[in-house]
Amino acid sequence: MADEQTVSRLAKAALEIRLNLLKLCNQTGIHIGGDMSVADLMTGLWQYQLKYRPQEPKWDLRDRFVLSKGHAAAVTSFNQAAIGCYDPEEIYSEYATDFGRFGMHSCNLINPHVEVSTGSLGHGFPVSTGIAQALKAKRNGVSRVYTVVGDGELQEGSMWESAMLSTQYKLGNLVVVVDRNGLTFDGRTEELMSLEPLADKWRAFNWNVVEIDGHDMAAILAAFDALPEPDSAIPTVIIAATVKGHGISYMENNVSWHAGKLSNDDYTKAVAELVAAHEEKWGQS
Ligand SMILES: Cc1ncc(C[n+]2csc(CCOP(=O)(O)OP(=O)(O)O)c2C)c(N)n1
Repeated sequence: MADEQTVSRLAKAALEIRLNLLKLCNQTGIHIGGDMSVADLMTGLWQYQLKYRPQEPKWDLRDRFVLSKGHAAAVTSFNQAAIGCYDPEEIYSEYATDFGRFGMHSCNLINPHVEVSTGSLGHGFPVSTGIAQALKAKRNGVSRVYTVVGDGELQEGSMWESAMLSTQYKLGNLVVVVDRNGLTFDGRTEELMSLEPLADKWRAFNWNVVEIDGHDMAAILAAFDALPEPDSAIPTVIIAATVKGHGISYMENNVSWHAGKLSNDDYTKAVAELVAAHEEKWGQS
């Protein structure tokens, strides 16, 4: 169970990730809205939960991470940098050269820390089910497969086929994290193709369903701590209520900030807002 100190350390780490994202977004256009909405979840995953050796990316007993909402590559790369996969400065310099080896969407042919190349929505989760099946077949028993999916992405039919398959094949080593920010590329999910009642839908597919506030670090870590053992039989979905563009007043719930580049003024304002909110909640550290 994560103690208070760990929770506050990771909340600070998530702030650092957001500040990195803003700096990058001031340099180059990125998918900032959906990066911000998963920043806390991704920090909890990479900096607390995942069993991963930065110096040995092909370690057999590693947890596998698949970014199904592949456009959130930047938030993933900064978290990987935070655990020692790269120097964060490399991310800025590579993005300056047409995204370099980090890519607008991550590619495993040029980056060993990318388990699966993603970007085309509706593919990462299905591939994760294959990886989870393969781990089971190899009697691995200790690794989990974590996949982060967008709620807009859940409008792809392949996602529900994968949900069905996962319980059929008893993939207790599989964990889906849904970034339930309510927005997709061009509007609200509920207006375009309604997903509700979302938790009940997963329950109907016989999943272990956990619902949390995706910006509450204590809740995020508690959800990870409570996961069933990897050799169990029922897959878990964590449905995390989030806000697209979380923490920045002009960006929150604003579909026009799905992707974009920050002006210098917008950058300065966003940094000030994030730092002030963090200090108000956690004090100066
Ligand atoms: C198959 C496919 N169709 C369309 C796109 C273009 N696209 C990129 S991001 C996005 C919106 C995805 O919404 P969601 O999964 O909710 O992501 P978030 O809002 O959290 O960024 C779309 C439609 C794509 N990448 N892949």
